[in-house]
Amino acid sequence: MAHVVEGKLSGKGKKVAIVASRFNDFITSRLIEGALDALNRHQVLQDDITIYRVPGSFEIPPVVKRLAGLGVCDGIIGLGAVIRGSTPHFDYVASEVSKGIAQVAIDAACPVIFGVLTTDTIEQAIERAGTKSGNKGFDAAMALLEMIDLYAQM
Ligand code: INI
Repeated sequence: MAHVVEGKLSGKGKKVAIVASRFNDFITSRLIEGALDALNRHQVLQDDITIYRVPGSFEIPPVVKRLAGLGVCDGIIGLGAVIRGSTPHFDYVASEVSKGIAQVAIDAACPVIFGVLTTDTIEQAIERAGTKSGNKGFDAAMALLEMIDLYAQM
């Protein structure tokens, strides 16, 4: 019989950092609410959660990298909303934040979760921020809890 290693969803005693952008705050504040809901439902104490606000999604990776290096938490979630506008800025920001978080996640000792929405329209972002397609912040927090436990088992 093969050994299967899988993370469990327990947040007891875990310290979590959330790095969330203020750009498109009407979306990102919903993502933060979703993440807090998932963490609270899985026994992470309010006092063990720290939310770092940054101007835009572009600023998420450097802050996540710094936090990971400081070793002050068991896991980190990056939350943002990059919505395609009429300028090419979208492509630069979406590409840099996704590449940046992926790189930090590979290098970090603790798990790092990508909770950044990249959508064509505001409607698509709203759908993923607590309406008909769920809440990406909630999903990101669930993924984090699973990964924290998986790392602990390795
Ligand atoms: N930041 C976002 O988080 N979402 C966006 O949709 C966005 N767009 O499209 O411009 C955005 N831009 C700001 C960027 O993240 C930086 O904060 C800014 O360039 C300063 O470095």
